[in-house]
Amino acid sequence: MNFIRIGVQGVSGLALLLAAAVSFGCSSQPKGQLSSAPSGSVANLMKQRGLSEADVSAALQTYTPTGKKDEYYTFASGGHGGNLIVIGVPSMRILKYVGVFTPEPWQGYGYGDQSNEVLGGGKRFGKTMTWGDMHHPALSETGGEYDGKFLFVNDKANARIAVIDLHDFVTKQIVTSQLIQSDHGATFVTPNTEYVVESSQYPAPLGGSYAPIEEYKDKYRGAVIFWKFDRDKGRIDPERSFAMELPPYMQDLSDAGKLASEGWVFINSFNTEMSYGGTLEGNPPMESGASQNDMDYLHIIDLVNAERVSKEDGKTKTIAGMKVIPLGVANEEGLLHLVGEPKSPHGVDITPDGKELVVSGKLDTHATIYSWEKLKGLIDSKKYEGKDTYGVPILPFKDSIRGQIEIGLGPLHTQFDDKGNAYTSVFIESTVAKWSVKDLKLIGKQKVHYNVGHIVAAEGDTVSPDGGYLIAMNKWAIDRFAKVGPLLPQNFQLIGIDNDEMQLLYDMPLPLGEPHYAQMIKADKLDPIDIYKPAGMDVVTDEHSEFAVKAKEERIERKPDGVHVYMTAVRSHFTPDIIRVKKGETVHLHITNVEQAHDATHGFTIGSYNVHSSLEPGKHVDVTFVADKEGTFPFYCTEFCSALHLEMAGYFLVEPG
Ligand code: CUK
Ligand code: CUA
Repeated sequence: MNFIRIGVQGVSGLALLLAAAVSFGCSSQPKGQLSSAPSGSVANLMKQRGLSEADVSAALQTYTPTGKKDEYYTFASGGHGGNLIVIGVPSMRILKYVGVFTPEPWQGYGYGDQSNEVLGGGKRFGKTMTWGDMHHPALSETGGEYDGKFLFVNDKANARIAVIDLHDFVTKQIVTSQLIQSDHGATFVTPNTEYVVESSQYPAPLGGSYAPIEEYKDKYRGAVIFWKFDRDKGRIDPERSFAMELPPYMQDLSDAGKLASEGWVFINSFNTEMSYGGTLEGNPPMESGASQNDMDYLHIIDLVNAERVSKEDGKTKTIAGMKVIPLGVANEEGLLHLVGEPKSPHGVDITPDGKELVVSGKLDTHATIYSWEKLKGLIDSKKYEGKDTYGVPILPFKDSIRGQIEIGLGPLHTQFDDKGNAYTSVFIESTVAKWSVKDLKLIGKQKVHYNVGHIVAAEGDTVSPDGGYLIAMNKWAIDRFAKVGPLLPQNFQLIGIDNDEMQLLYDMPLPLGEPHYAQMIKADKLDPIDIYKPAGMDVVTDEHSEFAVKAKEERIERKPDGVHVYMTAVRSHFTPDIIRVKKGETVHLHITNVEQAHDATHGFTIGSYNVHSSLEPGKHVDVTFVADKEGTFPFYCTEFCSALHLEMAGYFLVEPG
């Protein structure tokens, strides 16, 4: 199945080869001098670098020679960096950072009209957010399989959702709703990407108004938003999106049902105690207040019927521009059910066949396996053990599970392979536990370094996981890398999971924010473009720009709204190369890279004006700004594009007004 990895036999074969090399006299080589025999070289290198056989086996499974490409792409959230990180597997080479929630200068993202409009889509209370707390990327799916077309991701801090088009790896859209004030159960897609799920984490009055915290139980609420994805347009359609009000528990991770459970959505929660802190006011802190009950609630949502109800007259309210199904209506229509889940649950992960749900409790040592058939039976027969404060029916826990498996201290997230095994990250213990889904038996554990959060296996949350590779996304690195001061990178550890015993293959520091989740997709499912064709493409609308500039049609025009500069970039000059304006004039730059050669990217900057663009071949950008400082400002190309790159420059002259 995989030509790069070598199995157990491969390793012992290698050992024999190396042993033979050593006995052929390599050891008699003077220290530091390599034999000309290749086998001898390896043995000597091992000796010099103090590498074990396991190390060499790991190296051979990850080393990717120049020009060879990776088998998988991993799309990792960039955490506080607010950008998406694209990593090749098994090499663990970083291939790209994609600007998403944060301005990203290399791509000119957030420094021009097009990308500013994208970031502007995520304005909260009129303010553009310039950072994000990215958690969960979700690749678009067809029939429960990643299809390699789009990627969605959330910003927990500002309740934003972004759409990235994988045909060019560019963020096309950011949406947000002031209905909720944070999110965490996002983003998760339905098996055919009809909806992108976003659920709130910290309850607040819906719509974002003020209410005294003492009125928490009455006025504070959670909500889940179902953002409708329009695949033809490649954009979320807010008009066709809707939400459902939820009790003020802290909703956590979610997952969309698939196959057997398609059409249903599952959301964990903690703090069903509805504790809200106030330590200086004599209340318990949230961390203990929220951990009193033995059980929290898993939310089970009937999305198919919720969608129907959302379209019926009088069944919804509009809050902050979002159509919302109130809790009362959800109860009347039987759209929402709860079932107990052990203490402070975190991850909920549906098995590849869609028949079971794995829930792990942070303060529990077990993973709990719910049977969808049993849950559905209880829902259909209305077998409740009671209702919560808000009238939401609660299904009996004991009748809804198939069993539990003892995993270890602090189980969090679960992924699957192609052989019926599950892998669960164990945070406190710093291990990845492998277990059999069929007989709920622990198979083995792999130590990781340290405090693993999410794990991601190759296509490990789809209807047909690949096996092969798993990455442990460790929160702490401690002693793994050369010291870099008190703020340490995260440690991604690549683990081989093809054999019975897991094998640690590679440590990769990830020094830009705290990635939470990632998804790993077979590389051949993606087919990104090399250049924008024809030249003059607006990469946010994906249409030819009305301001596109052709060679020989460069010009400067004065219009009532300011000075329009129609400019082309080509190795190795900008045309025009002198721009004269008067102080106070508004400047509209329209720049097209007219090149159609692979990788012929130019950059454009005007010093002291905070203007920067990336001009990939065929790309068009517009930049609007006021020439509010008089002076002489060189502009130049910021990508080393040719031997005469330094000469690709000009002057922006601002005469006193
Ligand atoms: S969370 Cu970070 S380790 Cu946001 Cu998915 Cu679990
Ligand atoms: Cu164009 Cu450097």
